[in-house]
Amino acid sequence: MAVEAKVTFCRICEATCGLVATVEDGELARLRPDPDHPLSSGYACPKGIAMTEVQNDPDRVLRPLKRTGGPGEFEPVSWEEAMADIGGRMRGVIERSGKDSIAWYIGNPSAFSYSHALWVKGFLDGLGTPHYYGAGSQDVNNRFAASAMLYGNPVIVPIPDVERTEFLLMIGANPLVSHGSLITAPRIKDHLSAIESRGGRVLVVDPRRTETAGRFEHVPVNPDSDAWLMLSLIHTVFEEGLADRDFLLRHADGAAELEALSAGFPPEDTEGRTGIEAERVRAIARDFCAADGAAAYGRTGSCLGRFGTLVAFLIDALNAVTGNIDRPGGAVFGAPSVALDEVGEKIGLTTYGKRRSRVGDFPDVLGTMPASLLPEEIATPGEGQVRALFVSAGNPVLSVPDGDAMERSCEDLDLMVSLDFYVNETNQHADYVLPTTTFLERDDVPIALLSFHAKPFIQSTEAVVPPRGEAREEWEIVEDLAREAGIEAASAPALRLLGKVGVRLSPKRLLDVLIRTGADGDLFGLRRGGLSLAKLAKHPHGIVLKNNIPTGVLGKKVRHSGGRLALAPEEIVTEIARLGSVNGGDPRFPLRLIGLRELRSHNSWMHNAPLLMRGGREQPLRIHPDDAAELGIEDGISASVASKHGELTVPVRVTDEMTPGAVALPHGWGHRGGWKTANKAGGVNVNVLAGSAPEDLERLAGMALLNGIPVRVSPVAPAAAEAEREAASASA
Ligand SMILES: Nc1nc2c(c(=O)[nH]1)N[C@H]1C(S)=C(S)[C@@H](COP(=O)(O)OP(=O)(O)OC[C@H]3O[C@@H](n4cnc5c(=O)[nH]c(N)nc54)[C@H](O)[C@@H]3O)O[C@H]1N2
Ligand SMILES: Nc1nc2c(c(=O)[nH]1)N[C@H]1C(S)=C(S)[C@@H](COP(=O)(O)OP(=O)(O)OC[C@H]3O[C@@H](n4cnc5c(=O)[nH]c(N)nc54)[C@H](O)[C@@H]3O)O[C@H]1N2
Ligand code: SF4
Ligand SMILES: [Mo]
Repeated sequence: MAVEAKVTFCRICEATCGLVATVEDGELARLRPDPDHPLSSGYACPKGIAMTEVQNDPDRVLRPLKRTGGPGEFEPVSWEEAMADIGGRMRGVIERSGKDSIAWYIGNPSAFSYSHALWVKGFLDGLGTPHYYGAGSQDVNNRFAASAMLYGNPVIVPIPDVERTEFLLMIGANPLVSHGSLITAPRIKDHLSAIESRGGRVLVVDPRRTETAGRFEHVPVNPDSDAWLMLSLIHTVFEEGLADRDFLLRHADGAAELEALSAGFPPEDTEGRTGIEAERVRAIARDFCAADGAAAYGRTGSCLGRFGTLVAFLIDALNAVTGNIDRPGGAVFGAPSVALDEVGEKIGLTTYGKRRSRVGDFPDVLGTMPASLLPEEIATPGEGQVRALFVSAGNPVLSVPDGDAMERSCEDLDLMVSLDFYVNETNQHADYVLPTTTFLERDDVPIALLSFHAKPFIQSTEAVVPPRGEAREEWEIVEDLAREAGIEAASAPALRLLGKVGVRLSPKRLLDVLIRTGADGDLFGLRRGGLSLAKLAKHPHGIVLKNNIPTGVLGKKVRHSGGRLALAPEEIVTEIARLGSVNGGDPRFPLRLIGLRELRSHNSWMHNAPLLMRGGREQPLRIHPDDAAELGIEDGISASVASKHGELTVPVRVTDEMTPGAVALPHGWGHRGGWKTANKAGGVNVNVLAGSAPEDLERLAGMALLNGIPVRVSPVAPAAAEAEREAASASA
């Protein structure tokens, strides 16, 4: 037997920890943490290790599947047969309904491949269809929209300089579980602990005393009230004379307007809304200003409310008014070897508001439209009505609001095709499921993450095992689809980037060019010691490029004239005015539902790994003892959770980790796909409680409202709960 150890890295989450794969006769035997990885140095979380079980999963899709009956009823067919039929049907759709009736939803795992999203974008641009959707509108598009306004380019996103900061203010992030997002720093717990060890502080603003909040300083906050908090912090900075006037004078426009706007939000006026006492808000603002390097940072908890773009904007605005942007220990601009802001500009990918959606009139963010709108785009007749849908690396039925609507509309299409290695809750409705490789079966440099590394770093890997079965990489499948659709080359954006026309270009060649011409590249021999793919291959554990992120780059980064930040763009002024019109809520739905992530789940796609499902996992609703007592709810019983949009029955966990008034339930459960272990786990699709109508979405980036959903919770009699659970498992 041939046994090899292959050095690689995990691509499940943004930490991208180093792994060593044991490969026996071309098959993956196990994964273990890479002790020689310079950043993760011997750490990997349970999901990384359990990826072996995904790789070798007997439920994996290994051949093209053709739908032969109801949802989930498929038969394997050859690639030739599948592509010929898909091609014919796609051409039929184009003839009948036009090229702009073809849509694509691309899910989260695509962010970890350097070719997948680029090729999909090339395919859609080749068709000239605006129907490009993704996980971003349920995740991070508000952050990009805020950056477009502040800096003039949506992918210029500062990260907290965790290596040097003295004060980290975290708004809606739980890195001890998520391992960090919009920041790549493996072993993030150690980074945060180090801040404390050197005398600094880590504050966690969260409605739940999370793993991170419990370990550091918790600032409990009411769900979806961060906009008021941020304005009060900024207010205090100005009012108490703590603003960095010098920084603002030299680097920002609109500071006076922002000061005037924030004047309407003294902490004494917002404490009822946020639940944070005015004196505490003032103390946080003062300590933030006093620290020698402070950074405010927000993640999904700050993104998925009604004012996500405003909140993301205000987080950076706080960093700016305190002079903490582009300063050691503050919010800094990463130093990637491949600068996506520049590359994206060259090929027209870094757009915000260049197009508006047909339904709802929302701006595009990086070319994508709000995924919540898909059901209505499918249902609404007229020019550009969606008739064909491709879904790659996504499971929108469990990830976008109103999963039921999403699911129903899948059956109303003329053609639906998925690129995935599982039959999930979404693609069980597809006409074809085309098998893709896992990340262990492809080469990679995660270029989308390079600018988020707290320590500038780059690593490449080859595939550690050949594709199982007939799996193919996404870009190869997209090229074939493009050919069937009569499009020149799906790699068009890549070709444009290189100034070439008509040559078929492999992603790997493109990647090499990007690295060699990038900031640290070898410039094809002109820069000695510079990077190329060949050079990276000689450093399998990756290369730390610098010890810290260089500062003093603001003028180069900001695209607005004079390199100045825009602190009071019109959209933000309007949005702040809109805060005043938000009422106290609907008395029928007095509680606010938020999400939470768990160490042994990854969105919807790792619940089939037995290692992660050990111990009979449940999906309980967390509720504060006071709320539970008032509602007559005891720990362990079942409760109904109802919103304006739907209703669910779940077990309850009574815990004082919740802030009174807030309840929490994780997403990504309620399986009914081709994954048997996951199906058996039970649980519910929390997103049936969320709304997908245009009026339910955040205005500036089309963000789904997934945190702070108004709900009513009531106890369910044990017998009724049992009957409901039985009915649910019978229909599964
Ligand atoms: N184990 C695990 N890791 C993951 C994932 C996973 O599913 N499982 N998913 C990955 C993905 S796709 C992403 S995008 C990242 C996300 O990374 P994070 O955003 O760091 O992860 P979350 O656990 O979603 O943290 C969001 C926090 O916001 C809080 N919150 C909710 N509503 C509000 C609010 O209104 N205001 C404030 N201030 N806080 C609020 C929640 O209680 C929660 O603790 O994690 C990634 N890593
Ligand atoms: N209520 C609520 N809803 C949420 C969130 C929340 O916090 N609360 N978080 C949102 C966020 S941040 C995100 S990112 C989304 C995620 O939502 P989605 O991206 O829509 O879905 P995932 O659950 O990540 O499912 C990914 C699918 O890709 C497949 N897959 C995995 N790796 C690969 C690969 O390499 N190639 C291909 N082709 N397929 C692959 C898996 O089998 C799975 O079917 O969910 C969002 N939905
Ligand atoms: S934290 Fe876990 S899932 Fe994320 S990259 Fe590391 S091993 Fe993979
Ligand atoms: Mo995400």
